[in-house]
Amino acid sequence: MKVIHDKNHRGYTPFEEEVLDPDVQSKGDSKEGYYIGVSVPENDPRAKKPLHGPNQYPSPDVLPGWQETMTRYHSELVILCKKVSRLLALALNLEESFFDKPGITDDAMATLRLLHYSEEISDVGRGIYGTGAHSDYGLLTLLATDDVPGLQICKDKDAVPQVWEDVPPMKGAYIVNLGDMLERWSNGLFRSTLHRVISRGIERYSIPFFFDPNFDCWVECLPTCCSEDNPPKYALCFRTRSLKNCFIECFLLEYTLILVSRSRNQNESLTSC
Ligand SMILES: O=C(O)CCC(=O)C(=O)O
Ligand SMILES: [Fe+2]
Repeated sequence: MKVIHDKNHRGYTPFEEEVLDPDVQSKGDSKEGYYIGVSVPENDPRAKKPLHGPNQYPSPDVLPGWQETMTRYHSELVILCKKVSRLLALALNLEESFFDKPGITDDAMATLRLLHYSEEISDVGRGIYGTGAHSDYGLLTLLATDDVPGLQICKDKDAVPQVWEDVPPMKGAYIVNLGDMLERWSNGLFRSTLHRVISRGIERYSIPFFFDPNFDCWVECLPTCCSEDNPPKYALCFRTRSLKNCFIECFLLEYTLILVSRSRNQNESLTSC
């Protein structure tokens, strides 16, 4: 297939390729998808960074107008996410524009993902999931879904056993999921949303939009979220997607040295990152 996803994770991802909760899943997620990121031309210096590059699109003969529609939707969602990030900043007692500042989301890793779930019925006992349990990695995600149920959240990630609640689809509304980077920035005040999809045997479509900080944004505890009695809980960490999946390799190879030296300065260890 011509548009199979490339090294920058743009393009088509087949059924069962992604395994978001490998500890419990017996096979990959029963979904296929299509990733569309920020379009970075090959000759742009940013294209040298991991996960940056041009998008892939099917030929306009096959899907006329699709690229234009997706590009417009992507741009509109960047604007909307910036608005939501201003509310988050105010809620954290920061100046409204905190997340808009250069180096934070002015070159956001913003990714649209078009998802299609098969009719395969999820079976938790057998490790079969539409999407395995996970939290998104970045700042926030706006999720649009069709009217087929399936999404569940767990409000208390640390509870044993975990309690899962259905998130009913709501026409015309986005579901807002907070990401791991916001949890770290806010010193755990805002928890990232643990969620999964349990498929009920009906095809389902959803469109998450992941709004993640710049690739080289340092994420460290916000001054308004720590004090002498509440010191930073997490080591300084470098940007987004992610410290827990395949991107870790390119990510750490390039930046381990910087991270180690900065972690040492903070007298913190890499292991908690
Ligand atoms: O399909 C959904 O409702 C959720 C998808 C999701 O959580 C993800 O792609 O990160
Ligand atoms: Fe997610």
